[in-house]
Amino acid sequence: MATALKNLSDYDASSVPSGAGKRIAVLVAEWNAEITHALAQGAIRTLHKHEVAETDVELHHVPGTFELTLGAHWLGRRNDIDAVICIGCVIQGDTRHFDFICDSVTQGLTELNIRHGKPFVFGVLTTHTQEQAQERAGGKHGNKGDEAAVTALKMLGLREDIESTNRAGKQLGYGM
Ligand code: DLZ
Repeated sequence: MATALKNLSDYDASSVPSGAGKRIAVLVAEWNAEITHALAQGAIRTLHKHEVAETDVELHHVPGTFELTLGAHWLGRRNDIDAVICIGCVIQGDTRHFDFICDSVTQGLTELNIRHGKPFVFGVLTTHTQEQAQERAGGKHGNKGDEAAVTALKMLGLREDIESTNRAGKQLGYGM
């Protein structure tokens, strides 16, 4: 299991591109609010640590993780937003809701990455128990929000690297 080996907040800060000038939306599901609030705080704190201005972070909410896909799609349609960090927490219950929500959001965010050609980061915890979620929302396994923020900045850096080494000299078009 990945988090048994890696703390989610443990990363090489020198390998993270600056977020100066980038505008990033943080979209947060209200279900399991105590957990998702902690994840969002971690993501925002990490964005600021890497020079994303306070005025360039937008915080929005959706009711549950299932709604992240549509909310993120609406945000992704805005040309001024460079990346969307999607934050949710799905905890396994007695019904099959867990599987349906996890499948839906995974598929949905994957499609948005391709459709819009910009990062939609999967900052969703999918755990068996509340305790496991707490451990990954600032507990002993770190904070998945930190990991999500670092991922957004690394993907934006990758895009710039690919564009700057494009010998045809053309900007990559956004989306398909
Ligand atoms: C209905 C539901 C359930 C049972 N569990 C969760 C959960 O653990 N985490 C979460 O973010 N949302 C949950 N939801 C709500 C759904 O994501 C969605 O908001 C509703 O089904 C309405 O579409």
